[in-house]
Amino acid sequence: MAKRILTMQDLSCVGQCSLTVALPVLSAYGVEAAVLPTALLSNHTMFKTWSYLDLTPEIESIYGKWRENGFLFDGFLLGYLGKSSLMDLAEKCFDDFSDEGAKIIIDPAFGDNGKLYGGFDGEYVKAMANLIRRADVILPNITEASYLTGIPYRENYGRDYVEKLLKGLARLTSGAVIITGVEENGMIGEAIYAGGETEYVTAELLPARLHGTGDIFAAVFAAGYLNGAPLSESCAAAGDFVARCIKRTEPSHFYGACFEDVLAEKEGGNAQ
Ligand code: PXL
Repeated sequence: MAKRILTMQDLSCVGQCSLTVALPVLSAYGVEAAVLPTALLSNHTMFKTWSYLDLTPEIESIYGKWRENGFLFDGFLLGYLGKSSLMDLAEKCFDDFSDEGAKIIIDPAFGDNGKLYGGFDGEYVKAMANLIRRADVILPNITEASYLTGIPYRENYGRDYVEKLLKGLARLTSGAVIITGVEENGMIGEAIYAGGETEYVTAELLPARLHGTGDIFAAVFAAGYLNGAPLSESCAAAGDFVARCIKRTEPSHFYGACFEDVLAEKEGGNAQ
């Protein structure tokens, strides 16, 4: 039986990110994807303007019907939530809808390049720092790791800085800590801290930086991890997938990385 994952993030009508990425990727990797859309946006917030409909008021009714139907999930993938009040609802979701051994994967998804995304503030960061204590795996980038730990952001860094961030995050969660987008000597990859051990996964650093690649990474990672692959293998598969998407996308493309061809080329059914 396919694993059933609930992904909780926004639905942006235009611009590949969040649910428009998670759904096709999870399905292609053989994971049954259920969704909890937290907000409906006209487009992602890297465009010059956007509309935002908060779907929080509907969530309690959705939970009510899920309880009546007896739904349970094997895993949860959280990305861009948009509002700190959603953190309590996320915890309620873990409490009420976890099947035995369900895994919680949280991509904090609130910033990049040393800055918060539009609409986020310190209160959101604090609420996320509290929510990640529930995670089995967290996937912050360097910016998010810096905000979550309060360790000042650095554009240029070495492994000593990354390890400081890893240890700082490990004080906030007993789950595995994976810092994404770690650059070193012309390579990019992930720093993994789990069970007291640190491990690095690296791949070629490509010149383009595209919107939504973190969401693609998280979806491929989640599929691999839920299907039983080790953390490092799930990271390597996700990093390789993202690199292939970037190679297919014009550097100036603003809509997110083009993952469709890469998905179509994917061999086999399940990620492992
Ligand atoms: O990729 C993260 C993300 C998700 N959802 C929305 C966003 C962003 C990043 O800016 O704007 C709506």
